[in-house]
Amino acid sequence: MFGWTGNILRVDLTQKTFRKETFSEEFAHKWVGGRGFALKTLWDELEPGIDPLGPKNKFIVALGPIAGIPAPNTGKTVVAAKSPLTGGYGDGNLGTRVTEQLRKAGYDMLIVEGAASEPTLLYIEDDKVKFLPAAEVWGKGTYATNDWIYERYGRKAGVLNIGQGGENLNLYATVRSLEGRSGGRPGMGAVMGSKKLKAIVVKGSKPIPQADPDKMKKLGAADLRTVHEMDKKSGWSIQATTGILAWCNEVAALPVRNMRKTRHSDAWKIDGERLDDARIATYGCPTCTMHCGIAIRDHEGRESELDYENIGMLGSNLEVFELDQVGSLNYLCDDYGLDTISAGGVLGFYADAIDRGHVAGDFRFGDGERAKELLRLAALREGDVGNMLADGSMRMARKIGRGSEAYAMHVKGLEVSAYNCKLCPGMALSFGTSPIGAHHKEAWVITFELNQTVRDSYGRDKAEKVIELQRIRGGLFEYIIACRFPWVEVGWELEHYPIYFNTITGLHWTLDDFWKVGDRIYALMKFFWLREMPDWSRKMDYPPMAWFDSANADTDGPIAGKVLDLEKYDGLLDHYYDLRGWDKRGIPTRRTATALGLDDEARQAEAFGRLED
Ligand code: PTT
Ligand code: SF4
Repeated sequence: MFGWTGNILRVDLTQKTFRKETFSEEFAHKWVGGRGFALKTLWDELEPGIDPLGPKNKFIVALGPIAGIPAPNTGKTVVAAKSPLTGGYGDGNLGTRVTEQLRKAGYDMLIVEGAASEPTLLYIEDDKVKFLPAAEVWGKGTYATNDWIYERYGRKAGVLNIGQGGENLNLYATVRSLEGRSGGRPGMGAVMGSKKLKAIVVKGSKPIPQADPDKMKKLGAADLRTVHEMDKKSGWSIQATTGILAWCNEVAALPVRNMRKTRHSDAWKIDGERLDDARIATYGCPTCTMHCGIAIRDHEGRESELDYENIGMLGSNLEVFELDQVGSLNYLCDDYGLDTISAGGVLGFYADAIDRGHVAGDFRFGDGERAKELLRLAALREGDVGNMLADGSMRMARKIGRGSEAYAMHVKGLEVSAYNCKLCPGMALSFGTSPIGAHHKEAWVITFELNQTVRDSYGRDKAEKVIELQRIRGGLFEYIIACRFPWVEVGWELEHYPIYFNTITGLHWTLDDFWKVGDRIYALMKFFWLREMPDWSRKMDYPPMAWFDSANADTDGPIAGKVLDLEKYDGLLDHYYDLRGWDKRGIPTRRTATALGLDDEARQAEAFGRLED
């Protein structure tokens, strides 16, 4: 088998044991890698209903066949587990040297089981595995932990680590790597923390098995140069993702004031142009020639690397329009290892609840200084407020009550990313049907919707586009594993990916072969939900109710007075389910399962809920 190492490293933190396992060609071809490998493993190995923060959950690091090879933007890694935030399958995709190092150590997947009794650093070097004490850095932030690791193992080692957020089981704690990379929004850092796993360090020295390494080397080098040229020509990485803020403000899709408003006259103060002016450094992932991490000096003089989601959720959503303060909030999230999107959503919800008199508190929109303190409380779970904030907005709304669920901006428990969809039905569908909760990564349909369709329409074309993008973004890039930005942002055609895949595996796949893998993964993610939540209903695929609430409509701007229509959204959801071959509850039918090669999984799922023919 070429392209895959064919090996899995299984580590038990309770027993401090490890073993190397192999996987079959059939498994490789059916699930390909990354999200596919992680999901199938969690489906097969987790007992239904387990506590995501208990030792029975498994933390997975999964790579794909093109991960780590020298080709455009292949330095990404999937981290996955049952999510403590949503209760469903959870994952994230971050840039890290672990990608290349783990593949060179001879593995395509690492499965971490059990829980250590003391803070632990898991050290992997080729066939060696060590369980090392990490008490010295337990309680420290990710920057100090990274420095401590680099001093011992060098800067070339692959590193994944957590901050105080993960240690204290904040439910939206992420896994961190490199200077500003962060992934695993649905609490993957908390799963590491629950296992007392402070860090994973990987070094590898073996070649990645490839069918035609010479061809791949030449092809990869040439394509890296071409992508670099395309990026330079388009000027994308000058503002990178942060360029989106001005556009969202213009089209009235910016998160402002817990998404009560869709634009703000001060938005320009934190936009991509201001960020580029304030830039002090640029960072990126390995094997990337279009580095997109813009670092600025924060309010306290520290370096802070920002993306659009960070300025949208910690800036405009909280009405904090001083760039260096937004930088500080972002720095703290990175250091504590908290997801910036959820942190901004949670603080926005808290300020909103106080503003509406539903909870007592001293936090107001625009108060960057207090927001910093609240992030600390949330990361450390300090006091009642810290504990409440650490649980995410779905649980906060349940606790606060008084109708506050109506303005808690989450789907399935995961806070909505920085696109305010009061009048973007297609993007709302994308958030609603995202299988890990409200993440834009699955289908960023908003630019298509606003530029190429009637904005306020609910036609089948929008459901079709959401599925097309889910196949590519939530599918292909998450199991073959590469950063999607060359394709999304500079026009690097998808056709390049089967070429890389075939060159290193020796197979002859076309893009059509890939789409079926993505559909299989999406269907199994739905079975995973059914298994964890037998009372599943289509309402779980609804976006936040605030977007349907006319009392919550923006009062000025291009969409003044308009909100989404629930009945029409239901129609759009029907189109989506129909196109996917799912029933009216949003569960794949038996026939769909058979077509996707999921007969066994369908039989297992039926123990938790009836499947339609
Ligand atoms: C991703 C989510 C995003 S998506 C952003 S900004 W974005 C936020 N970044 C955070 C951060 O930074 N610090 C922090 N403490 N929390 C953060 N939470 C948020 O996390 C990221 C880039 C970006 S920047 C995006 S869109 C693309 N995402 C990709 C993806 O999901 N898959 C893929 N194959 N390629 C992608 N390329 C792009 O990668 P999650 P990263 Mg992240 C400071 O993982 O869980 O999906 O959350 O990975 O290495 O940081 O790169 O405008
Ligand atoms: Fe990483 Fe950005 Fe490069 Fe993608 S474009 S690989 S997120 S630096």
